[in-house]
Amino acid sequence: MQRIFSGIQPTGVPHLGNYLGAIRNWVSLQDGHECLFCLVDLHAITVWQEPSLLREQTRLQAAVLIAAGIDPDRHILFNQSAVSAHARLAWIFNCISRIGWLNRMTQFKDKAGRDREAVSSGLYVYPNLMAADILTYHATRVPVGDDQRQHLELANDIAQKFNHDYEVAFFPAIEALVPPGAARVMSLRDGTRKMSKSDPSEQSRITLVDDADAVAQKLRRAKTDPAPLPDTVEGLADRPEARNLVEIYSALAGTTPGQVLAEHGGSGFGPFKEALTAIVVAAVSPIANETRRLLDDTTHLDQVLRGGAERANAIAEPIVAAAERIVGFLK
Ligand code: AQP
Repeated sequence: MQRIFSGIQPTGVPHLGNYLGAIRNWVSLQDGHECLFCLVDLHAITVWQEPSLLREQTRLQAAVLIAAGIDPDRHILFNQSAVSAHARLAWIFNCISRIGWLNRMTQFKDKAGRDREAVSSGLYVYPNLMAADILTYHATRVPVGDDQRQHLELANDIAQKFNHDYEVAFFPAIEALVPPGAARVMSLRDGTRKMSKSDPSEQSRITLVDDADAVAQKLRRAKTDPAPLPDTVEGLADRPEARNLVEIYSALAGTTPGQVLAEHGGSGFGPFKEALTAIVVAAVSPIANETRRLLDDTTHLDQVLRGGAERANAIAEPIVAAAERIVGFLK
């Protein structure tokens, strides 16, 4: 059975982008794969996190994943910092990866913004840690949103260079599993930026704990343009906000953007947003309700994560110890 590694940062409340780009796909991959679901708190602190909030968000993230259908008994759900192998392998990869490779990472450029000198060095080497997350388990498949493709290519480059430098066939090749349709959900305030937990505007995203009123209000206020919806997908060119709403609709309805426009083309955004609200609420409400219920018992959530970390560690430890021996560390 192939092993899958999936990670999500406990940096805020997960949103519809995380759901359509990642979580929903993770849920269906549980059949037929051995899965590790990791709350990547080491990645989270590459930008400042208030410590008590980080703990709270880690539990929240665990609750959302379970509420969305991740099964922590059949698979492994844990937080990254509880398995020290990630950090040990990441250090080795910091020494394998090249500065020139990291300089090409577009996510760093986006997140660092103009003041690159002032961001943490952790943010810069983030892709090396991501490679370590996956390869710590010799995972071969990684389900991610379209935004993470470049990081996975880098992880493969690191694995190959390690194998080449030390003349071993130790790390396997990794395959990105990018879900078709709405792989990249965009901000409700700006159709050219991805929906993101850390966007300062709450109105830019629908979270997986929003109630029906919040969903309706955010979609009503979602940025659009004055023209009605086009009849065909070609008409969405240069209309990023309209495209985003149509793609969210089609991803949740299990249809194509073309089919959505066959039904709603010519309509104004008012009625379309109402139809979209119904479809989003149907997907989000059950997750939001179950998340609230799970958060009532944080002792249980902490136990689930501790149990997951023990099982993750049992897989990771021999692999990373072997990598350390290959490098020449005296064990
Ligand atoms: N807008 C998105 N559309 C599709 N997929 C997305 N993902 C994130 N945003 C979108 C996918 O969700 C998974 C977990 O992401 P993450 O939390 O580890 O990091 P991120 O990509 O940096 O997500 P955010 O929301 O933008 O978080 P912040 O604001 O904290 O940086 C990944 O598989 C990602 O592809």
